Parts: sequence; C-alpha cells; structure tokens
Amino acid sequence: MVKEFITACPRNCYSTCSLVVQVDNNKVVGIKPLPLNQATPFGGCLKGQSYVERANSSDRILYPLRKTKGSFKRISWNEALDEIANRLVTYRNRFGQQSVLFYAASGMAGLLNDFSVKFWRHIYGGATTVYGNLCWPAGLEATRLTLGANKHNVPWDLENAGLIILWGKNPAESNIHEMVPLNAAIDKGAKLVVIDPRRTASSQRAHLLIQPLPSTDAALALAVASILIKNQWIDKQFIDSYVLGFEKFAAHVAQYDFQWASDITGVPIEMIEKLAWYIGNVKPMTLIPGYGMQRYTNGGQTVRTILTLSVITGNIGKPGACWHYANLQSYVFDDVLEPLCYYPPEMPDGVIRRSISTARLGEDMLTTSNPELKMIWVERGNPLTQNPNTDTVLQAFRKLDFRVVVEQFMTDTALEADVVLPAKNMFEQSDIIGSYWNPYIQLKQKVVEPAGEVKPETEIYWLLAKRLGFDEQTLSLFLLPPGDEHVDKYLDSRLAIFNLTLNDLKKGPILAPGLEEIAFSDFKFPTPSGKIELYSEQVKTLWNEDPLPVYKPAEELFQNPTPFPLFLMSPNTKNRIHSQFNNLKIIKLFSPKPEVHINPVDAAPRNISDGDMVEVFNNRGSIKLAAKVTYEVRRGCVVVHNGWWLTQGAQINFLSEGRETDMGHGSAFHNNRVAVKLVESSK
Ligand SMILES: Nc1nc2c(c(=O)[nH]1)N[C@H]1C(S)=C(S)[C@@H](COP(=O)(O)OP(=O)(O)OC[C@H]3O[C@@H](n4cnc5c(=O)[nH]c(N)nc54)[C@H](O)[C@@H]3O)O[C@H]1N2
Ligand SMILES: Nc1nc2c(c(=O)[nH]1)N[C@H]1C(S)=C(S)[C@@H](COP(=O)(O)OP(=O)(O)OC[C@H]3O[C@@H](n4cnc5c(=O)[nH]c(N)nc54)[C@H](O)[C@@H]3O)O[C@H]1N2
Ligand SMILES: [Mo]
Repeated sequence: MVKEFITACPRNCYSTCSLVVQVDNNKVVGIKPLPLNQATPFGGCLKGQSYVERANSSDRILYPLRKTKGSFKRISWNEALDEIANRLVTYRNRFGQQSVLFYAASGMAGLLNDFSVKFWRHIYGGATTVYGNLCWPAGLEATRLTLGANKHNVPWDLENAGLIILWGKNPAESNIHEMVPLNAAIDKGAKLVVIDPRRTASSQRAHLLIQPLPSTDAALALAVASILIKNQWIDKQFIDSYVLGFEKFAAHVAQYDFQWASDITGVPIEMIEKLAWYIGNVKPMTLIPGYGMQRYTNGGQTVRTILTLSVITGNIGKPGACWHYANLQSYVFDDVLEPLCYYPPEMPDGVIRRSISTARLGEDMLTTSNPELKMIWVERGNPLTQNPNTDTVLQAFRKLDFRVVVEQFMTDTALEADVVLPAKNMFEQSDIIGSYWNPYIQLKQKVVEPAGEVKPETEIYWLLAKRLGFDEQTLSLFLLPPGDEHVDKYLDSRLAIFNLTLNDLKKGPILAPGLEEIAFSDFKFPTPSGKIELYSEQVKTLWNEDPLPVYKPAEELFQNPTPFPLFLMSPNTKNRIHSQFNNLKIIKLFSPKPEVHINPVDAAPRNISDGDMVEVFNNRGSIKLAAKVTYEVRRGCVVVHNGWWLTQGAQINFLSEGRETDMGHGSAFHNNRVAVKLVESSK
C-alpha cells in the first residue's frame, strides 16, 4: 500500500521545496507538491521528480568498494573500516593528525552534518580542514559589512514590489519558485530589470535588459549612484536616520559619470540612464543580486557597490523593498551555518587547527607541509569537478597515500578513491534543514530503510571511532549512536529550544521562530556603528580593501593583449544542482551533453556552426564539446554550465584558476578567459 510522508529537498538550492513522498514496500515511488509551504506551493522541479529514479537507480553505490590495481571490488564494512582505522592511526602516529584532510561540501544539508566535524575534531583529534566556500561568501560578507546581517523579506513579499531588479541572478533556472511572485508582481504593473551578460529565461518579461561585460557591475552601480545623488533621486530622511558615511560616499561617486561606466561595462549610455531613472523613480524596489556575479576577485566590492543603490533610495525594511541576497533567518540552529558560510581560519577556542583554502584546494594540498597531507576523506562534495583548477586538484589527490570518498554515485571524485563508502540519500535518515531563501525550518524525513549496505555518516563515524579505541559511553558524548531513535531524540532536543517537536515538523514546514517577514523593519542594523555602513572600516581591517565601495578590474580579465579573447562564465542550470542529477536517465533526456554557448558574431569568424565540436582552452587546460550558437550570450563571452563530470564529456574547472574573492574566502571561478576553435564540423 502506498503511504505518503512530508519531507523537504535538502539540496544546496534557494528553493528548498517542501515535498510529499510516496512510499510503497520500502521503495520511493512518487513525489508530489506540498502546498502548505507558501514559498514552494507547486512542489519540486524536474530534479525533484527525478528522486524516484535517483533513489532506486541501479548506478547507486550500495556497498563499500576497494580499488586494487585500478579497478573497484566490493569489500565488507569490516574490511573497509579496519583499513581506514589502521591508516588513521598510522598517519597520526607517524605524521600527526593534520596529515589527514577532512573535506566536506554542500551535497546534503542538515543538522547531523555537525557530527562529522565532531568526529574529526574530538575523536580523531583535529584533522586539517578547509576554510572558505565555493558558493556565496563574498556577497554574504559584503552584505554583513553593510547591513550587519543577511536576511531579506519573505519570498511572497516580492508581489508588493513596484520595481524588481534581477542583478546577476537567473531564478528561472536557479530558484524557479521565485518566478511565481515575480510574475504576479509584473501582472500587477511592476517593472522588471535584468542585468546579466546573458539573455536568460528570467529576462523574458524584462522591461530593460542590461548586458555588462562580466565583472564590471560595480562601475555600472557607481555611475548610477552618482546620477541618483545629482538628481536628488534619493531618500534623504532614510539616509539621515540610518546611514553612516553618506557624505564620503557622495563625494567619492561624484567623479563617476555615464561615459566612464559605459567605457568599462560596454553598456550604452542611454541604458545606464534608463536604469538610474527606474531606480530613482519606481518604488518600492526589491533588488535581487545573484551569487554568480560575486565569483570574481572583485566580487565583494561589486556587491557592496550595488547594495548602495538600495540604501540611498531607502529601499530597505519595507514591504516590497529589500536587498534580496540571502535569507539566513531559518538557520536558527547555529551549527547549520558552518558548512554554508564563510568562517575565518583561526578559531577562537584555543584548539590547534589547520585549514587550507577551498578556493585553492589543489594548490594548498600540494604545498602544505609540516606535516604534508597523506590522506583525504571526502563527503557530500565532488571537488574533482566543482573546485577550481581541476588539474591541480587531480595532482594533489594522486600525490596522497590514501583517499576515502563517501558517495552515492561514481563521480569523478569517487573514481579517484582507494575506498568508496556508500552514502545515504535524503530518504534514508531524518534531519532538519533550513533554507537561504524560503523562511521555514523543515523535516527531511526518513521514509525507507537504507538500500543495500548503505550507512549514514553518523553511523560510519561511530563504528570508526570504536575502532580507534573509544568506549561507547565516551563516544556518546560526542557522536550519535546508530539507530533512528537516537536521531529522533537528538533532533527533538534541538527543537525543544523553540518549544517544537519532530511531530510538529512531520505535519509540515514551520516558519522560522523569530522570523521578520519584512527584514530590518525595526531599522536596527547590527554593524559596529548600528547604522548601514556605506563607509566601513571593517572592510579595511578584515580584508584590506577600500572602506568605500569601489570598482577594481578583476584579475586576468582585462589583460591585453591576450591569446584568450573570450570571457568564460560557468553558471548554474535548471536540470542539475552543480554536479548532481545529470547521471540520471530522465535528466539526460533534457540535457544529453555539455555545450558551450557562443554568440553568432564570435562563432562566424571561427567557422563555427551550431552543433560543431569545438575546443575551449586557455593556459590551464582544454575541453572539447559541442557549440551552441546563440544570441543568448553577449558577444565576447562564452558560457559552459558547471557540473558536468569528466566522464560525462567536459569538465569546466580544468579552465578555472584557484583564486579567492576579495572578501569571504570565496572562489573566483569566472575570472577566466579562453579561446575557442573548431575541431570538427557537424555537417
Ligand atoms: N537548478 C539549479 N538551481 C540552483 C543551483 C543549481 O546548480 N541548479 N545551485 C544553487 C546554488 S549552490 C547557487 S550558488 C545558486 C546560484 O544561482 P544564481 O544566484 O542564479 O547564480 P549563477 O547561476 O551562478 O549566476 C546567475 C547569473 O549571473 C550571471 N553572471 C555571471 N557573471 C556576471 C557578472 O559579472 N555580472 C552580472 N550582472 N551577471 C553575471 C550569469 O550569466 C547567470 O545568468 O543557485 C542555487 N540553485
Ligand atoms: N566553474 C564553476 N564551478 C563551480 C561553480 C560555478 O559557478 N562555476 N559553483 C560553485 C558552487 S556555487 C557550489 S555551491 C559548488 C558545489 O559543489 P559541491 O558542494 O561539491 O556540490 P555537488 O556538485 O552538488 O556535489 C555534492 C556531492 O555530494 C553527494 N551527496 C549527496 N548527498 C550526500 C550525503 O548525504 N552524503 C554524502 N557523503 N554525499 C552526498 C552527491 O552525490 C554529490 O556528488 O560548486 C562550485 N563550482
Ligand atoms: Mo552554490
């Protein structure tokens, strides 16, 4: 008999949809929407539907595997854990525990991830870890430095906006549920402006589409700020009450005019004028910056600069008016933040820790000494496709003595492992998740027993810790004993802080305790001055950047002459979450192979026609894939979606450099130029 359970999608995605999962005889057989969630009433996307295939896929890793002489063979859990424990002890004795690197990324959200950190910290005694984050930290830090916190109005408040600006965000692919209130607002008369070097699906109803050269948005924003101030299209009262540094900022931007911005951004002057007019005259404005735009070496300053436009026009803290970067209000359990957010390498609690940069993973792994790295443990991540400069990451992996990867599928990273441990999926262990867009806390429910010999990480660590000589009593101080009752008890204990229980969450999503539907409606800004900081001393002290928002050309992109004439961007796309999903049959029907998008103006002189095989290359690497000739990408730029595995045809991070962003230790994936040439015509 088919039973239905309420759950939520734990992928690293804005939407974090509530779902109803149908289960028959310990098997996931269907996924349905859960209208109770006001942000995602229509349920999952295509990827959500594909969970039926994903959960039951014959490609899933169901048993521990050991690589010998280049091929993987099934081994028992005892064999796998004995070898790993022996190696852990040997490396610790001979080289110190920091010779082991614990790498975890964003594959699965949840409170229980914290137990992995506890194992490495308290049981093993402190492995090397990574700091920074591949995703969004430059923008988070820019926002925190300016407003004091990362929060925005509830998603459905977008309907109240008179002007919506999608600035480097493509919700039609990366946050499809945002298109619902966005379209409702347009139906009611709101104006939509899209600023993106590409003409994305999100721009179909745009009243204005601006296509700047990649990484130049700060110049655009500075010129707009300058004209807003000159024309007095600003909110004086808001500025006088809540803003620090306006005078300095106004004096600073007075030097920037349309011509200057047009020369840098490639945007015609009339378009910049139009943009300034909209921002100065159509209210209330919700400005939605995306995360793609901050993956440049100037990403933090770019985001700070764009945010000034919301600030000086008083578009903060009101219905329909907000800065809509990331809403961390549902992360009410502190430890959930850790894997997602930037946190500094030095921890204040006196524990000796060593961490290396996730943006420079390969390089740092190779050069770290005293002790050198001997072993890596990877979980919830696919660093061989997702971290920059794959060639270096690959070298670094191959230089190690021993590699363990906990995975659901044979990814590029799993293929490099010595031991692969089968990972749970979202239906095989309960956990609590927040979202950086929708304002609910949700239960991701265990609805089936794990497939094959799959064990959740919490149990793997428990068994490993016992082999390291700990008795169960000591262990239970740090780790979670195997068994659903322990998971439930733990989750209930966390919920109790808010007078909630697991049973409450089983009935549906719950709005985050303390939620401000309209963020900053109390006009309290937790910055050092208590005001919105257009001028921020901390920008200087923490990141050694200009306290005023400035435009600084991004590294590599404007070196001339260069043999690599085209800007390469590698954004996200609708049918995958980074490197996940495209191994499924249903998804392959929609996106069968990797492609490079190129403008006809750039394709013609290279004799490239739609469908031809081309080579995209620079001094770091080269990939071969099919060309899609399209006006959707600005001339001078090419686009390849990130996430394709090497074994799926083309892996974009062979071309990117391991570089940190100016703030937050993010990764500047898009500071990247390439050349493209024809390999084989399809005709
Ligand atoms: N379907 C799907 N949804 C996802 C994800 C996914 O992989 N698939 N990933 C999730 C995650 S982890 C993230 S971080 C988010 C990211 O989702 P978004 O915030 O939408 O970010 P991106 O897709 O990286 O980039 C958005 C847009 O920025 C544009 N862009 C690139 N450079 C510039 C620039 O210099 N200036 C301007 N103005 N625009 C620029 C790109 O062309 C792209 O259209 O999506 C989340 N949602
Ligand atoms: N060139 C380029 N590269 C990029 C980006 C870009 O814009 N351009 N975007 C970056 C961004 S925004 C992000 S967020 C990162 C994402 O990069 P990662 O955080 O590495 O995420 P995924 O590619 O989603 O891979 C997650 C892996 O976790 C596995 N997994 C899922 N659930 C579990 C589980 O419960 N346990 C274990 N052990 N494994 C599990 C999945 O099968 C998958 O292989 O990529 C970054 N890489
Ligand atoms: Mo991300």
